[in-house]
Amino acid sequence: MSPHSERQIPLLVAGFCATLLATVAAMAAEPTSRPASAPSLVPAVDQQGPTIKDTYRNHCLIGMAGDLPGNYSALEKALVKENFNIVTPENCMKPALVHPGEDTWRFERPDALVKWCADNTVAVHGHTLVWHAQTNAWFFRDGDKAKVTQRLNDHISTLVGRYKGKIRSWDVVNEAISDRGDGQTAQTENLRNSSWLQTMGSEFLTLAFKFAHKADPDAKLYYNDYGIEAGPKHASSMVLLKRLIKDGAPIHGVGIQGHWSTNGVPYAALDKAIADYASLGLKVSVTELDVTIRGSSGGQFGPGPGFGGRRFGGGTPASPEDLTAQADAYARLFAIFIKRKDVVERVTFWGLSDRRTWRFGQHPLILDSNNQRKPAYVAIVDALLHPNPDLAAPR
Ligand code: 9MR
Repeated sequence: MSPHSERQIPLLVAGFCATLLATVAAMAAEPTSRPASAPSLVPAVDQQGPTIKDTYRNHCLIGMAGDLPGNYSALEKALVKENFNIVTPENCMKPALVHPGEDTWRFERPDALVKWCADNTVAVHGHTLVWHAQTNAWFFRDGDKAKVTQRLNDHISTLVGRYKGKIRSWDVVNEAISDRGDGQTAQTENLRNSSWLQTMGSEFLTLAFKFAHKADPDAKLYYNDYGIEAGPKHASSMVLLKRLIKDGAPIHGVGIQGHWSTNGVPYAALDKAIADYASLGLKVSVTELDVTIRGSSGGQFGPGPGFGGRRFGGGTPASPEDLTAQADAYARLFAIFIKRKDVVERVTFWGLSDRRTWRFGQHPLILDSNNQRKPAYVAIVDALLHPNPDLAAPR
């Protein structure tokens, strides 16, 4: 049994009622394949204990992703301020949204986000300058290498320059390494065959970092990717990062995205990967953390009606066992981040709650769809304040 479950404090009445209502509503939409005897009530969770942001204030930044303030409710905005000290724009700074045409920029949402964060003393991590996805075709149309390079420079210098001094760090290049093994992934960069690679060659990465650094010399610049903590993709990331450093790219750190599931977190590989990146003189951030609940109760997207429809609630409820296993997974992850605190400078959750998540219906985050703290929340606090030796970091 984990320490958080031993120390569970009875729910506040309000929190209990909200959770019970949500559970009952979600059960109404439960697929008939789920056993009728399956547990339905979540374990009791202390809603009043220390916040994750305060608990980890001497270790790392704690962030969330969202296009604030947007249509976030007053309660949700209060939760962001209470629990997080840095925000990543989930979508509004992506090339396709902020720069849909060569001479067309959409700064309304990014400006509003940067202002909201400044007004509320929350830092901003920019996401993302260069990506193979959500980048309009005009960047590459009729372009030789020189033309595309100039468009890349214009894009980066305009966007980074606009928020100079207001955005702490940037994902400069996102997901450049291919998922598909080519038989030599452990020895090569194995770059994704993107339009950037096709038009500019592998130099597009180095140049992107140089353009960003020129636009804001104080911003910390990151390479960001998923699955780079393990296997051949990790090996490729090391080859790529060594080349970027050798070629003088002003790179500060590596973003390990962290889209995992409860029974699929590569703890030992992650621990080693953080050390590997540190050996190159780089910092690490965990940039898009979410750990879905495994199995039929959480591994599928919600069927629809549930608690307010597919987008805002609903889905199959998580069982107490699911939530406890998820809490243990988060505790083990944070034990690694604590062990590597000299390297890990930020941990950002990809969303606010199980209502505000791209993995909706899979219960991936630490606040539930009623904005109540889940067992995982308390487990993360306990990982620092009351560590459980059974959930320790790999040695
Ligand atoms: O969470 C984001 C989702 O709302 C968008 O529809 C999607 C496509 O732009 O991107 C999601 O965020 C991705 C992030 O930008 C890069 N890493 C993977 C994330 C999840 O797909």
